[in-house]
Amino acid sequence: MRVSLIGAPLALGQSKPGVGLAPAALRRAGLVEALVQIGHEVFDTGDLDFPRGKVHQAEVEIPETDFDGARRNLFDEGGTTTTTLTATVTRAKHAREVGESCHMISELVCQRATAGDFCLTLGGDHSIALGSIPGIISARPETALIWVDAHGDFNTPETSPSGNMHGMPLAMVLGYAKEGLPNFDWLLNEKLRKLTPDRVALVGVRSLDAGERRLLKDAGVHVYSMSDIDRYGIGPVMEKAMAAINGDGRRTFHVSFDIDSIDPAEAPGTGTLVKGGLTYREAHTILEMVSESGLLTSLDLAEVNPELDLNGQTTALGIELICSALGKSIF
Ligand SMILES: [Mn+2]
Repeated sequence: MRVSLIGAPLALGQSKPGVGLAPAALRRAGLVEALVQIGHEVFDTGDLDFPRGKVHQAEVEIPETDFDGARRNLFDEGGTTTTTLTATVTRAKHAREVGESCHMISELVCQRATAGDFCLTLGGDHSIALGSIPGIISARPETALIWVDAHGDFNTPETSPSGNMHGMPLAMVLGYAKEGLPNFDWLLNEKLRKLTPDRVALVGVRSLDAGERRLLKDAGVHVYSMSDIDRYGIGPVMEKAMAAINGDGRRTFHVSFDIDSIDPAEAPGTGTLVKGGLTYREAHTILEMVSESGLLTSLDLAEVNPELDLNGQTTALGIELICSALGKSIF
């Protein structure tokens, strides 16, 4: 299959330097060669040239009086949620730059998916999914989403304790965000309505902020935490997750994989380490199982930070995981 490799060196969704270097590090460590070796044709579109951050416009404050509009306001389909939030801080750092960057990702992913390619988007921090997912849904509206992460990424500018946008993308692609974030008008995409919480599975989660926990519960996303994986094993959990969001197999899968889902012992090179994560084999099993379904047509790899890595261990792991997603198996 032809794989479009989309470099998305976006780092403004969080605050630690280095995460924008991941696409280059993955290429340097042999990503393209590894994909060719397992039989794929690779079309490397290079790295997108994103706008740089400007200090004076880093934070977008939203008046708290607008707060009622926060729930699924992008495309309210009749008020299925009843969440009441009590956040006091409403902000999204670097929203202008993240919005413009994700628009660029979205257009390119849509174009490459329409051309029939497997879309491999390399972050950057996890706010890149605010581009890759709208892009893939535009091209392939019947997509179900598997989000592999230590965190929920289900904050909104209203609930976020930090204001870092890499903690918001899953909530935002599902429409849980306030209107009026600058440079996010394009996200009001009719086709994105198709992505509803019932076709989203969150796997590997073990750290949730209070506001996002409530919102996630009310939203009805299928959540498979680390405790579920401990109890039932990764195989049964993934079977259940895939059946829950795509039971009749009529949808394709997009996987948005945050490297921080994996235990810090295996993946030390990332900005928000949380202990008690996926083992090396569990991480591979997730991607092998989705790959074996024959329905995986796009993948994000986010939050690899070469500057925080130990001897390139996390970058190398990223390449191995991508290869598992693209069909490499032990036997
Ligand atoms: Mn994440």
